Amino acid sequence: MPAAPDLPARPVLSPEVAEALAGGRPVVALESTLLAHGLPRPENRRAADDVEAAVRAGGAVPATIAVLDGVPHVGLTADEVDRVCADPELAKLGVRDLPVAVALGRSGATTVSSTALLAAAAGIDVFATGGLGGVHRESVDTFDESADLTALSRTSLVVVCAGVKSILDVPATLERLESLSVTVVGYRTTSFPGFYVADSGSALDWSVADAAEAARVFAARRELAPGAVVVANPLPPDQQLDPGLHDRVIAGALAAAGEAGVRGKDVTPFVLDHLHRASEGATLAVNVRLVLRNAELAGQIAAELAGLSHR
Ligand code: PSU
Ligand code: MN
Repeated sequence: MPAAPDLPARPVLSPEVAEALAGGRPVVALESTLLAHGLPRPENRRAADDVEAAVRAGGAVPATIAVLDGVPHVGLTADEVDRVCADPELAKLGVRDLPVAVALGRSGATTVSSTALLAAAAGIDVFATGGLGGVHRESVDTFDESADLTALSRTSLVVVCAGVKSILDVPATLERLESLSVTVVGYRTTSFPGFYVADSGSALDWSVADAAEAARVFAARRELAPGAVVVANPLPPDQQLDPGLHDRVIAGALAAAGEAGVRGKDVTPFVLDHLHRASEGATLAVNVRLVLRNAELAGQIAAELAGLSHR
């Protein structure tokens, strides 16, 4: 049988990321969908640099992930980040979309699900994002549940996030994370964070006191079963979105999405964009802030993990 054509489905590592991984030094994966589809242009470009800087401040090398011309890249050059942030037509790629982009030579931003897959394939143990996707409100009618959840059930890495996006059905999402056996720990809290707000109103069973504990939980999980450890890192209450404004603008954004008939993978970007405009930039500022905090904590956890495996 002839050999299958050699498609570059394996991720290509930037020199800095490749060197760090080869030397056992800490690396943190970053997704590109939140840049391309979650934040408006041109603010997304500055956020991309600031998030990478936050990972470095935490003690790790950043590896922003995207697919460019059919090649999955782990660690982007400044020009490549420009491409991700500038192109309004860039595709949004979940796990199921990756093979199409690779085979047809397309470009796209990676979501939590596909970033986690590519990061783990590259040997990266820690990933920072804003908020996970999850079960949408009214999912009983729409069946809209993010592929992030099933991806995390089978991908071994730490995901640092501020909970799940508060446009979702948070209790239902936590139930699905339980069914899927995804480990969830709060960072210094047993209240599940609410993305823009510190507390979603749902409780967690477990919390970790510091980055070292988070690293130890992941080390144990990796030995026991494949799958992710979600480290839920809340904003401090004095940095959260005003909860009254939060509830008002979310109700408006979900209603607008319903009226516009938005479906599928367009729902989350539509709602986030509506929120940024309806709150006159308040949700944007808070979204960037929580991503930066998650990136720094992820850097610290990656540094602790690298220390554990050197013992
Ligand atoms: N976190 C943010 N902004 C975002 C996202 C996460 O602060 O835009 C993205 C992630 O890429 C996540 C996606 O995987 O939203 C979820 O999209 P969906 O609901 O269509 O699965
Ligand atoms: Mn969806």
